[in-house]
Amino acid sequence: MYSKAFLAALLAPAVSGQLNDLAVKAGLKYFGTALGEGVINSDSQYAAILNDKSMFGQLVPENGMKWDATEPSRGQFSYSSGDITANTAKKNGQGLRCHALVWYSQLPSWVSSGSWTRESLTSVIATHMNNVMGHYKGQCYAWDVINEAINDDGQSWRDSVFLRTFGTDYFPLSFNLAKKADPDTKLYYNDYNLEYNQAKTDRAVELVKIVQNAGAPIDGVGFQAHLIVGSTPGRSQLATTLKRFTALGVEVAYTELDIRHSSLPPSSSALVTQGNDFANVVGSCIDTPNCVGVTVWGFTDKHSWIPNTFPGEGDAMLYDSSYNKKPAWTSVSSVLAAAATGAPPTSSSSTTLVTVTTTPPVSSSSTTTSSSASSTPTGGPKQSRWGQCAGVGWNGPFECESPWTCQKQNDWYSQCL
Ligand code: 9MR
Repeated sequence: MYSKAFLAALLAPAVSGQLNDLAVKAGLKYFGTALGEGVINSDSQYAAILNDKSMFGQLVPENGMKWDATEPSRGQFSYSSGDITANTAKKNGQGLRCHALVWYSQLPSWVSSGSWTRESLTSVIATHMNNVMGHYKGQCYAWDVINEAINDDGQSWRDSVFLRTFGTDYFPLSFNLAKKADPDTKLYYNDYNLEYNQAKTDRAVELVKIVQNAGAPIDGVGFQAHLIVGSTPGRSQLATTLKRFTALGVEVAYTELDIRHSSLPPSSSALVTQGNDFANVVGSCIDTPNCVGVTVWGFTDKHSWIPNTFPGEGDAMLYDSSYNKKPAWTSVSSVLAAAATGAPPTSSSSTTLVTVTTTPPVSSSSTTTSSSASSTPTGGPKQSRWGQCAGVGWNGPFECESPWTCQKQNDWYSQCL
């Protein structure tokens, strides 16, 4: 005789266990990744993971849509690099984030060293946007309209040809021009180190208000989240910071997430800490209404911008350089799965059944299930913090590493906490 819970599980919609599928079930719009234009056609393992929509539901070009790639000389537009990501996303049915328009970096010298009046630089920005946003019209969920306009100390605006020509008027001006070029995409301000809720975050709030007070459209703020293992704020602190922006009426997203080790190789405990940090970031998005999604800035330690910029640091990704899933992958999938399966499904709208193994669901009356209290195998490999440890369809491991215990979220999902 099967229990009611067991029969309900048979009819439950499947949770594939891949990151984008879980994220969507958890209420986010996507879990995405940057696409390295130099890698996709030369590394088949990389391509196989990136092309899997259940893993990554949205792509962003790492470099291909930046100004130096799209308009290297005035009026000469090139989309060969940007199209790699746009066409890959289209082929796979994935979404597209578009990055980046007005940015001091990767800006060709004809712009950065030109001598401009307000009028002539306005025309240059408008022409750039009309062409580039026009080329990708209808494909971009969002565009990063302005990128990294705040100095690292948060005390002042970052120097650029745009600031020198317009002062802060280039903030509303850029958003207004972007709206004209593509009225249907979301328009974002995007920056790093906003996660710490310090002076730079205050400045970003100020920037959003400057744009809004000028009557210009701004839809979102991107938190790049280039973070450091062990120095990443906790889940509720991160959510508090995100909510400072959603309170202004804009959506938020993590747009370039990676969490690097400051010394290599990482110890096994540093890998667990990295997993906790990733879980906190993703969890904070789940906890914030209007946090729409998470994008990682690459997914394998084999290919990353970090070692070039921070020599001796790195291993910031979800997969190691041999494409093994790291504890960080497990913790992200666990946090998403906990949210995705938080409420037992009430209907059998999907025709796919969960895979049922001989492992019974943990008792529905208990809230905390230790492995010794369940009829699950013991003595095998142990699950790390955040990892799944029981539930219908789960094949193990069933025991948690000390000091974590296997805590039931629902019949389909228990987690080492
Ligand atoms: O990952 C990008 C790397 O390949 C480029 O060399 C670098 C040049 O600026 O830009 C990197 O991406 C950056 C992104 O566009 C904006 N935020 C910071 C990212 C990491 O530097």
